[in-house]
Amino acid sequence: MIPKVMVILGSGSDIEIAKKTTNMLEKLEIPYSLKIASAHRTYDLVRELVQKGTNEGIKVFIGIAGLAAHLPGVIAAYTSKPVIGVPVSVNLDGLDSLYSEVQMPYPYPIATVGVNRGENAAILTGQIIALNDSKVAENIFKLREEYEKKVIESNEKIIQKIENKYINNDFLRVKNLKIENEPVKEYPEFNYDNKVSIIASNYMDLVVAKKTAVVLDRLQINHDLQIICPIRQPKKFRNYVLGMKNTEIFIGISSKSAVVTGVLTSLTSKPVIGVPCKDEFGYDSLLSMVNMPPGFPVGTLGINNGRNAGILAGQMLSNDDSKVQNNLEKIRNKKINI
Ligand code: C2R
Repeated sequence: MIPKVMVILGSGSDIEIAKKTTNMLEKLEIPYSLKIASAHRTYDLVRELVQKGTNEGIKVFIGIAGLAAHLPGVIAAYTSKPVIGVPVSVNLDGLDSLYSEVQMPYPYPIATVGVNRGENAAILTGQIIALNDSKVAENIFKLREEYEKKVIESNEKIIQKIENKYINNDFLRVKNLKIENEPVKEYPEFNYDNKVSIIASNYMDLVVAKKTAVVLDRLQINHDLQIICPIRQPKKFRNYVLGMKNTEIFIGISSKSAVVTGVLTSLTSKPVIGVPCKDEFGYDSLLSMVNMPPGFPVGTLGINNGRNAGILAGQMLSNDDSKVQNNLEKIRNKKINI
């Protein structure tokens, strides 16, 4: 079995978080290799593993580290494959490692998942691999059904057992609830053929979203850019996402509460990339974007770093597209300037 994924831990002390990743990769039936190497303590070992891994066909790298978590950044320096970062909580509730991983400069994105969310790194990896692997796509689909079933069952196992005086849980009882699947409405202004869909949740975020679009353009990837707010226009948002059947990657761009990426993950099993934007603070959208519950990852990038979203989408698609791969190399070598 040739590994498709390389998981690197900064230290043996990260093993409990790494087990969440490896257990999920096992479940999704994705072959992987697991190494311990530190960018601080064994820089050349990281370089060697990443360069050789890339040459031997690794499609996704996962870096797991706590404290000043520079490991995923050094991985990104030596490969143009997608790099996923898992911040580990050692001190400061993991915020130190989260910021170290997420705030990468252009054009070196780290798709960062929530603190200690090893399983989400594996699921995001699965979603990337699934773009060219129908068996993994099927396993992702089954996994999402499991998470859904768990919610429905909780109503029976937990909520139904509460015997308060004023509660009436037989009202719209969830056990046999048939979810009505509203048909998807088509809108004439949407182009349904694009590979990447960028959704900004309001006009303020458009400056950042346009940077993503420029990078995708230079990478020669067909894309679509819409401003749709999942709170103010929930029906349009749902129709858009469900209608985009040919879209391989969704990019959500948002300030304040990152409802846009949260709802995206529930409507699609394709990879979701998030760019938090700063209007007042920036930390609010970053934390609300990255800290997704198990099962529903958002590969989060640095605040206002729209260009890195274009690069990351290109990296995810490049496993199957040599033209995009060449354009990515040109950007890294500054033969294309954006
Ligand atoms: P030790 O328990 O070995 O002292 O490590 C590790 O990932 C771990 O969470 C403590 C923490 O230091 C982190 N570490 C890094 C790097 N190397 C080790 N962040 C790195 O290269 O970024």
